[in-house]
Amino acid sequence: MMLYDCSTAPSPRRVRIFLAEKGLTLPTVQVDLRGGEQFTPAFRAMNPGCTVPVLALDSGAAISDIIAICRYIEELHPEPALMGRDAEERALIECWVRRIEWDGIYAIQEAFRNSMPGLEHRALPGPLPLEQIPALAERGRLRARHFLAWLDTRLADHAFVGGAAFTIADISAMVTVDFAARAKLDPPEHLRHLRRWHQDVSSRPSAKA
Ligand SMILES: N[C@@H](CCC(=O)N[C@@H](CS)C(=O)NCC(=O)O)C(=O)O
Repeated sequence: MMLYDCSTAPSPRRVRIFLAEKGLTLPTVQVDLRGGEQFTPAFRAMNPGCTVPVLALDSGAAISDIIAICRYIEELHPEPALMGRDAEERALIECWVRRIEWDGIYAIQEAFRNSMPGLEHRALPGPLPLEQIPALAERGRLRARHFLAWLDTRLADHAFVGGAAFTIADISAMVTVDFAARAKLDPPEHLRHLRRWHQDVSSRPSAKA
């Protein structure tokens, strides 16, 4: 097994934290995204989507989606359970993760990639060179603020995003909040439940992964 990673990118960090929570380390290759290594023929042959993370299996298959990688790891190493312990928990945690991705990560990505110098022709990850659209950056900021306020409400009466236990929903949300800070979208002071939870999850050793 080989994990294709990039230590500065938020997406593979979700997998690294997941592995750290399981107490696992995998052989890892760093992909130089700034240098365009994701577009080389060798990388494209493995993942035509030109993104990391990718988990290359000994069978020759390559899993190129964060949640699919985590699901695979969870099946091989069920403890500690990070994706739910029964059908209801698994379904609900999947709901949270999808919501965090659609309303959080994609909103922040919209804000970040449509405004950052250096990403002028890279407004979305993937093989297509896409131009930045400033109005999408503005829309992304609006959506991201709405998402952070929603997350605060959710955390007002739950220790963790999914409920009483730390799960992949917390990993996804923590990486999202840290990514938001890079896009100058830090959660405002008054979102105190979000700030309490963020301090909590950031103090776990896995957060350094
Ligand atoms: N489909 C992937 C997307 C992951 C993704 O967007 N990765 C970014 C890094 S955070 C990437 O590889 N970007 C390459 C680029 O910007 O060219 C997943 O969710 O697992």
